[in-house]
Amino acid sequence: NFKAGPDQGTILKKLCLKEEKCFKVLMDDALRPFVPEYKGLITSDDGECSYIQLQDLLSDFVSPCVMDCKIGVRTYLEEELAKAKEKPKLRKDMYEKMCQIDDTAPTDEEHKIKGVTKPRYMVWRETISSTATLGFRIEGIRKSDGTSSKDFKTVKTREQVMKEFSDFTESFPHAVPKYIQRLKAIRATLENSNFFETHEVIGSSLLFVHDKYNANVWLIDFAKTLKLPDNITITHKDKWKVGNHEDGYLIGVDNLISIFKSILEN
Ligand code: 4IP
Ligand code: ADP
Ligand code: MN
Repeated sequence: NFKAGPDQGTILKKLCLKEEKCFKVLMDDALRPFVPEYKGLITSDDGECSYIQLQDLLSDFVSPCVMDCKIGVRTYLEEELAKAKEKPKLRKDMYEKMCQIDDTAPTDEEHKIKGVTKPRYMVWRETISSTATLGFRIEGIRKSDGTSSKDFKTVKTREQVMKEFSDFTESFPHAVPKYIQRLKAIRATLENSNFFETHEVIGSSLLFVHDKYNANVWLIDFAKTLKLPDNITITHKDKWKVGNHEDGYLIGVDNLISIFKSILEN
């Protein structure tokens, strides 16, 4: 996905200043063991593009299996909602992505104008997947043979998710208890993290990686993670309402733990 970094075992991701700020804070937070190590900024020779250099989480694995789960009940920023209300911008690309999955999803009006707003598309994606109900969704899975799929957009029920997790870990039963243990450690550390207490975590993922020998989980992707306004605190569990900044992150983590536990019992 990303370019290899100049140092062995690192990758380069296009710089997003908000994300870089998050990684800086995370390097001094209780969550540090659960995120890729941030190794600093890199600017290309022509000075055009900047990158952040991150620990390559796959480098200690042999033919790894990788799964990206996007966490939270909401996947867009409140500011994007405000923008769309003030000045609705029609997204033809999002209308087309919507039709590709279900051409009966757009309203008559939306069919007529061949466009939808970004929040309309994002909320629809949340409700056809497990995001709205379970607080996470499967974004993509790469198997050990290198084949990958992003075809999980309508995986919605607990049973459907469980089936995908079972397939993912099928030949690697040792991974399931390791994933549960790591998720529990993440859950406990979130409770003690100053970063988590002070941020709204939107569009971030948990990256699951296993091979024949090992299994691990990390928090990645903080491009849409924002510092909460000073007068606002969130539970990461309560229902989101416009203006309350809740993200539902803990709903997702708790459901992930519960589903992997069910797989273990099978
Ligand atoms: C994508 O929709 C993802 O939600 C992206 O989020 C989002 O980027 C895109 O918005 C949206 O089109 P699909 O996954 O259904 O293709 P992420 O980057 O977290 O995967 P943002 O900008 O919200 O991060 P646009 O506006 O970038 O197209
Ligand atoms: P984007 O903001 O473009 O969505 P992400 O940070 O979510 O980028 O990363 C996209 C994908 O790249 C992830 O699903 C994962 O497979 C891979 N990836 C991200 N960070 C790392 C990392 N530190 N090490 C290895 N792979 C990574
Ligand atoms: Mn992402």
